[in-house]
Amino acid sequence: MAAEGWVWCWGWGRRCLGRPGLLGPGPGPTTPLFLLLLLGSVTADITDGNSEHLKREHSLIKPYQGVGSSSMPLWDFQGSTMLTSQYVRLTPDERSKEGSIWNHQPCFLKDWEMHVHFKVHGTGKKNLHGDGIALWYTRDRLVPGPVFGSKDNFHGLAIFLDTYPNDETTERVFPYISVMVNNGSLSYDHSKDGRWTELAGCTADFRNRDHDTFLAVRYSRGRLTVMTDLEDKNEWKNCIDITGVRLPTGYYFGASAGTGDLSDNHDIISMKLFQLMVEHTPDEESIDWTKIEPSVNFLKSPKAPPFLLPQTTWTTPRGTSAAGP
Ligand SMILES: *[C@@H]1O[C@H](CO)[C@@H](O)[C@H](O)[C@H]1NC(C)=O
Ligand SMILES: [Ca+2]
Repeated sequence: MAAEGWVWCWGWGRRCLGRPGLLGPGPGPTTPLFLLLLLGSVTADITDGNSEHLKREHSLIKPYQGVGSSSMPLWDFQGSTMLTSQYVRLTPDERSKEGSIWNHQPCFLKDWEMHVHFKVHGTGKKNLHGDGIALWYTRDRLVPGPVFGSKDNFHGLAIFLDTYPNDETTERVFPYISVMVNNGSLSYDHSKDGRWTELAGCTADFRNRDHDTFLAVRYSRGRLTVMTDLEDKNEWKNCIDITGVRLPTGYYFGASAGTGDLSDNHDIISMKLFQLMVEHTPDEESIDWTKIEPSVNFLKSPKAPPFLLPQTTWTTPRGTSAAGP
């Protein structure tokens, strides 16, 4: 149990691992030794000494070579999505646009972490911009629709980066990040900013920042965590942390965005998918994970006691690793 907590915190401290200048997903040769020292007898949790691995087939990284090319596409795009050498623009700062980008291959990892480098910016003043970005892990892909440019009644997971409060009576402060899990039966109520189907959320000031903005989603053993790095301090801040989330394997990662009467540029700079090396019980291994119905069980108690929950902020000096000695 303690081990899980340590791995968890340690993993979150490693956003810098994806930074330019660092080779590969690991912070360097000190990692295995450090892990052994830190985790002692609990290395059973870690199958190969690295807790995370970048999966290129599920990642969108500059230069965007495998995007939209007919021969071997890693990602497909749709709608207003436009590719440049520096970013993937889901929508321009123009009205009534919608665009999306979708990973070509379904993901069969049971435990994963997605790091998204994104930018939402435009000329609209406060509350005169919209609508935001949705990040997806869903059964269906490339189907346009009313939910931030993608289909409603989806199967799977959505993370909404909502910049415009459609519900004028809301007490929530926007921009607002929320998560929704759907088995196809639920509809996203745009006029209420998804209030009725929201599992958890947080206010996050990510629009028109003049530095890089990041979001991370971790899914492992039913626990779903969303963290943000928006303050240019190279540290993760907790946004969402819930347990009892069941998602199948074999779904697709994607991102979409939409504009209406109000608009913004919605850009994705990178999406990096890391495999988390987590051991599962023989019982868990024996079931067919592709058959799992997306669901949330709120009654399930958290796996880790409160003192093992990730720290609210986890600081690493820029360009170095938290795991370094
Ligand atoms: C789908 O979700 C709804 C609402 O959460 C639930 O009532 C229903 O039983 C679920 N259906 C399946 C097939 O799991
Ligand atoms: Ca909204």
